Amino acid sequence: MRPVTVLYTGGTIGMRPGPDGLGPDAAFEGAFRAAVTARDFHWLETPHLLDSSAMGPQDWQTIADLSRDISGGLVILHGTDTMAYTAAALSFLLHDLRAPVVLTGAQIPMQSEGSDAIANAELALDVAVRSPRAEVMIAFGGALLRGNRAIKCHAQNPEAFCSPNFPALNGAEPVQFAHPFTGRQISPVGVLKLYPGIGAEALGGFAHLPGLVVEAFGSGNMPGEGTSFHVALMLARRRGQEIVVVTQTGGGQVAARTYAAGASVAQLGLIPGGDLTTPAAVAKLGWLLAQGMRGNDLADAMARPVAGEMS
Ligand code: ASN
Repeated sequence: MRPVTVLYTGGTIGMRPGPDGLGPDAAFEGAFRAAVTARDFHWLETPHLLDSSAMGPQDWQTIADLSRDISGGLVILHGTDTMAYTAAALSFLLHDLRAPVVLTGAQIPMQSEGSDAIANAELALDVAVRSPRAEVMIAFGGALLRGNRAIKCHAQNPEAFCSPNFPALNGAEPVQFAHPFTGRQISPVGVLKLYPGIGAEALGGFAHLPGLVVEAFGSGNMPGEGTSFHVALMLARRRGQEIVVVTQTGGGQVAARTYAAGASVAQLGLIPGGDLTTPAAVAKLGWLLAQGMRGNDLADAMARPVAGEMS
């Protein structure tokens, strides 16, 4: 049996009620050890236990840096809100994995009535100990998903994660990814969801960021030539902002050549994100930007799968 480390980063799984609502419990290790059947694992914590809605690229790097020093399987206890972002980021930041990296958490704290935490923790520990898969995964609600294919698709249900463009891993053959780049940093990237009537002003708040993921309508459609939004995108591109387009539908892919309304993608040098989920697009773009990649090199790298994140 391979050795396992549990890395606690915060999230509902370890929370307890406080004056302002649920918050991370700094003494969760004892409760966790008492609740799960596995007896022999190392316990680690990140310096700040967080609700994952407060996490960002710096936290992904901290988790990656701690993970690199671990041999054997790794279970990461994490909040569900941004678990898919962290999982996608880790799939790029961790190279040449030899053992499973499994993120899990809960919708209801382990120490509360009706919690899903123990079942999730048991699944994650089992995968970390036994699975031949050396990749970043999310184990949640009975499902084992590729980390960079998952999205949080329900705010309360115990089956909180979906993998809209890739089947669950249960039963599939293990694969080994060979990363063509080995960057260990990740830059912040914005996300702009298009809405009917969107105009130039929507882009203003993102001007300071080197990268932006645009969640376009349907298969990559957006207001085109003659609209203020189109002009604003053009100006953002002139300033050197790199823009990746994904679909806001929650499944499927950008096929921007289908409609005239998708023509902006090619006209403005936007990067089609294929069937990347938003979290995977944010993580991949941030990771490539942090390596200094821009222009055609960036577009080429975005189009090629690195860790199974796109078809
Ligand atoms: N707000 C929590 C978090 O993401 C939600 C959860 O873990 N279920 O940390």
